[in-house]
Amino acid sequence: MGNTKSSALSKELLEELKSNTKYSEAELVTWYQSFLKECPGGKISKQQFEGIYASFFPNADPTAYARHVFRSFDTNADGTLDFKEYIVALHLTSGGKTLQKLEWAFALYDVDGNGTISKSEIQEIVRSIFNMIPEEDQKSLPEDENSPEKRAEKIWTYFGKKDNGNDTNMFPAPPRAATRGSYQPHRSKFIFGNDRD
Ligand SMILES: [Ca+2]
Ligand SMILES: [Ca+2]
Repeated sequence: MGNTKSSALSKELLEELKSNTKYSEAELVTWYQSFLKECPGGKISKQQFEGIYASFFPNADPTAYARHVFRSFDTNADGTLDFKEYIVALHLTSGGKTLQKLEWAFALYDVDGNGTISKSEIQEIVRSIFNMIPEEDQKSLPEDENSPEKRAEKIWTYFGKKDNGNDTNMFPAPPRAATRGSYQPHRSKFIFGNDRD
């Protein structure tokens, strides 16, 4: 913990982030400084991340969702978010390209990272989202989506996967962006796709 990290952003990383996001050099440098101020170790831990979510949703339980979001951004799966992962997260959640967002959403729902999304994975994410909605507000949701099960069912049906009584129906990963610098989850199956799909 005690070692002082260089406060300079490496040129290599700066170039990479500049060409892959909409952010300018000045913005990136400023954010890097405040990132280091908040996280002197240069990394955000899962606990810190959950803490940030908890402060935004004081009347609900965002822990499960925060964990899923954290996993989807932790592209090298080392259990922390470094500056690069943090900036990619910021970029994706505040106006990245549609395909990049789609890829991120896919990574979020692909809980076990096997390259496909199952119905139970949709249910798990929807449940974690419901945990963030105060009970009072849940009551005002439309009748056909006022429970995690109903909402998950709706999403599943939307993607044309009628329930056939088992959990083997899965939809495959979206096509990868051909453009340089697209969001690339670390999971190799996701990156290379499934042959049978
Ligand atoms: Ca990481
Ligand atoms: Ca999966």
